[in-house]
Amino acid sequence: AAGIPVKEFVPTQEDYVKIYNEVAKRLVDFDEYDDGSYGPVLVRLAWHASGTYDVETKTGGSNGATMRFQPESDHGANAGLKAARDFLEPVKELFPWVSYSDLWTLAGVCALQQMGGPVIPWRPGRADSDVSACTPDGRLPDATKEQKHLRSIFGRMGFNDQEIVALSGAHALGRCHTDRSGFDGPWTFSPTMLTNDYYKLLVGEKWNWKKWNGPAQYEDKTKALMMLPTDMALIKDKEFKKWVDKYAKDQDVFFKDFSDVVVKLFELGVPFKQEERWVFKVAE
Ligand code: DDH
Repeated sequence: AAGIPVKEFVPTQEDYVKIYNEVAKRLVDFDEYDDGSYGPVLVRLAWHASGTYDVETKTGGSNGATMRFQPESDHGANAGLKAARDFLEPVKELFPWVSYSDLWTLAGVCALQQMGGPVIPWRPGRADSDVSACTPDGRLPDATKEQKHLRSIFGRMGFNDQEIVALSGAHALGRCHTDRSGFDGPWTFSPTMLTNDYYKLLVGEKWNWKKWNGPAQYEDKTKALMMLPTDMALIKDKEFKKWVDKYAKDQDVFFKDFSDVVVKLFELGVPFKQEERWVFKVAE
């Protein structure tokens, strides 16, 4: 029936603070998952939603949240990210006005900050698309490859060497799962805290090929930690290694550069109307 005009709900900063706090609360409430936190997998969801961006065609990126749909949800790189999408579904039900694409990136910001990371300024403005905006498979990095592949994949998103190395520090968090990527294990001893340990371990440990039936990966002498071939490419390549050394020496420098590059990542391809970015307070 036509007639009664529906007043559009215009959310304010306070409304997004409520979402941030709800995600932070759920991170504490559901601490039985994996290493004790959904934080890492939320970060990976936000990154894989954003990292499909192509500067040439201006397709992909966090705008759209097309990973909700097949075929993108079934792309090999996205294996396991249903856990993160399902974790956020009750938040979407509480705040039905938020787009999935804003929710996923804001949840990534929340996870990073709540896991001890730097402040990541964020702004709303992403709109969800339909299945026709799904990106083709192959836009996200392939862990079996080397520096040439990294420069080609991240160059397509618009990132330089320094930014590639800074972004990779996210592997301080979380782990590989044999039933997802096929790889196994965490990169650091504190996978639910963002630190510069990823870089410290890359340069400080001796890494050997793991002898097993799974995909080729490296292990340290304790056999508790792992590195992917793409992680090792960051110390094999002289230009990348300069930045690894810098971030290994100084966590503050890493945090500053990491924040800048994650802001850029989460905003790739988004037609923002709002210029101002907001800073969310870490929830107790
Ligand atoms: Fe990653 N990542 N990532 N990664 N990533 C995996 C897990 C996590 C690559 C491959 C893998 C970034 C870059 C790269 C996180 C964040 C980020 C896994 C294991 C693979 C494989 C998945 C599984 O089995 O569950 C490759 C290759 C690259 C690259 O070439 C540079 C970046 C840029 C980020 C980011 O967030 C900015 C996080 C967090 C995880 C842990 C997920 C979890 O469930 O735990």
